[in-house]
Amino acid sequence: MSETIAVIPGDGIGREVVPAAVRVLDALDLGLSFVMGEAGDDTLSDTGEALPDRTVELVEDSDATLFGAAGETAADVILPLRAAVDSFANVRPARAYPGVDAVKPETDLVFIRENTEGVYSGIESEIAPGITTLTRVVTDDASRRIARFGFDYAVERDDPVTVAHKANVMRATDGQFVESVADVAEKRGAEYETALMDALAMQLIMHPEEYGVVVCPNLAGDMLSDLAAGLVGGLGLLPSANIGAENALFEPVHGSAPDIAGEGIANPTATVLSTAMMLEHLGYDDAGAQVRTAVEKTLEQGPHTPDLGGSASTEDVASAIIERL
Ligand code: GGG
Repeated sequence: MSETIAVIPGDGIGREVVPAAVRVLDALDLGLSFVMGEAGDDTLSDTGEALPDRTVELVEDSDATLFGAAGETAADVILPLRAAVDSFANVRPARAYPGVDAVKPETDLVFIRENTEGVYSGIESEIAPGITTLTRVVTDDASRRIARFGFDYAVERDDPVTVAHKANVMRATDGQFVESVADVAEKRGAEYETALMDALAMQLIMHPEEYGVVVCPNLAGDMLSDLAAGLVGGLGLLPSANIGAENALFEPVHGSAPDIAGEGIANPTATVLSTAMMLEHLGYDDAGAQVRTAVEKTLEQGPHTPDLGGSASTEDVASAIIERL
């Protein structure tokens, strides 16, 4: 039976890069069916809800979801969508490619970001005029779960593991994170190092080649992966997977990029690479590898969108990838 993929372009350039990536998926002729869902700023204006129940049901009932980007309504769209697939791990690979000018061509990192809690728990309030608070939630269960996932992932890649934290300041929350990770590591005899996340940001810029898998609390994973995008040629290159036990959602790391939205020049690479992650997750390993190879050839030989110094359109790049499948 063919898989059903929920497709939610979202806002801004999501509406350009997602259709381009669906064209690539279609060209593989795997018999996948696509069901379209609405979410985001325009959906809020049109329907009064940024994420209608129908879209959430679509995601829950599909075998996987391809999402584009969220704009102003990000907190009401991405976080509930990631929750709809029960995703606990956000996997964000950041690597340099031949043919793309990279600040650090030796970069080959994977951020394993805790996806359910931290400062993205959504517990924020204004307790008095001009005084706002945010509750940072870190639990033993979620910390152990992301540690197990990160250690397993590192074994597959044969990579060292670095655990980012700030337990010297956030003693209770990151103290818990570090303690839970340490216990998981001890039980399975896994080797790893810990790093204060601010110092790690500098080290990643100076010596990315010394790192492999970086296990992070939620916000640190969001920020450090964007930092790594800067090392390899920009956010147009970073795909991601939100993995749950039974379902998963795939999306480019970038947001809606309102500055270039509507111009047809957004780089579709991150979204197409997200579909490669999706195909591999669904068991289509050969098709996933085919997409990666076609993307790599296109990055090496062109055409390139303006973010990579070229003048090609989103559609030109998608067509070049399809020709190389
Ligand atoms: N496609 C990812 C996206 O829309 N990113 C914008 C954003 O606000 N991201 C926050 C996050 O990834 O948690």
